[in-house]
Amino acid sequence: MKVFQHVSDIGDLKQAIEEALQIKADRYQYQSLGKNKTCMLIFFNNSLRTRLSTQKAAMNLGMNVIVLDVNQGAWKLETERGVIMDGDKSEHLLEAIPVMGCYCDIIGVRSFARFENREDDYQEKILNQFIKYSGKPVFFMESATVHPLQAFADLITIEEYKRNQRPKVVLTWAPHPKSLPQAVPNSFAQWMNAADVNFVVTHPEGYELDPLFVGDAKVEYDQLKAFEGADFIYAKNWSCPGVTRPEDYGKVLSKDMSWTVDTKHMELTNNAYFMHCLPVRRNMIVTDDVIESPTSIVIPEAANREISAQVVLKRMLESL
Ligand code: AN0
Ligand code: CP
Repeated sequence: MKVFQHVSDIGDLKQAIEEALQIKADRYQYQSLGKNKTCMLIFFNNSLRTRLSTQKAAMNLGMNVIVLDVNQGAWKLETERGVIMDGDKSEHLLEAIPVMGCYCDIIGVRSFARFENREDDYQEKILNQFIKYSGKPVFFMESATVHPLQAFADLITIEEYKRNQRPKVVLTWAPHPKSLPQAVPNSFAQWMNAADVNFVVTHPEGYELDPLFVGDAKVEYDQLKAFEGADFIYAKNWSCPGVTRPEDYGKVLSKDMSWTVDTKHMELTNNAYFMHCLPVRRNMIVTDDVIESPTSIVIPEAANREISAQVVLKRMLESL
């Protein structure tokens, strides 16, 4: 595997899940695979889970790990070609990327949507430069439009907890004070569409996800109706994807607190499990009661981030 961005990059999903469960049963069985190989993790944005779980996954495979927080100690980077660099940016991404590539065998990059320009974000301008100029396999640790390590971990979690063959999985928008990216819901939708689940998305009008990811998944604008009979509730806020009104891209269109997932919402479900990628704002996205309830699986979900990262790194090591 040379790039990990979309669900298609992982190939057969059933096989990938089997591999994940097999790794989870004995996560140190491939310790010689990564000997003298270096995994570099580049963060343009904050992280708790991705940073820790990916390092752990690399160490399980016997790899060395280098982590760089670009905004803490590295030179300020220019990303646009053709700019006269007389401002505060000392180095261009076009040199920085191949230099980073010299010191490692595999690169992971986190670079969120900037919300300046929808096209730049949806064309993945930053990550595509890493693919083009690093000379190394690149995995996405949440880019402008996708968060595949999260979606893969979510799928593994659903496989582990499902109580029927084809569970009803509901992705619900929930309120948040700030503009958040669409990467998590985009990838979740893409992976759920590829998996054997009954997938429903619910959000207020104006929050329609890009068809590139949501495909022809069922969209139900009535949140309470969507929750009926659900086996898994996956909550997440996202800002306006700008599909119907490009001028609203990245905006907060609603802070409607009636969308907060509370006990009343959960009572409509088939005793559903509650999921969220974390970090989560309590009593905005979900109430204390729901996230602390026995059917909340946010912690096992986060634990599976180590496993999804390990499958991806293992496959990249195997193709070096
Ligand atoms: C990010 C987001 O919503 O994409 C990261 C989630 C994994 N969340 C925040 O910035 C709070
Ligand atoms: N879920 C997730 O990616 O968390 P972090 O932003 O803490 O890495």
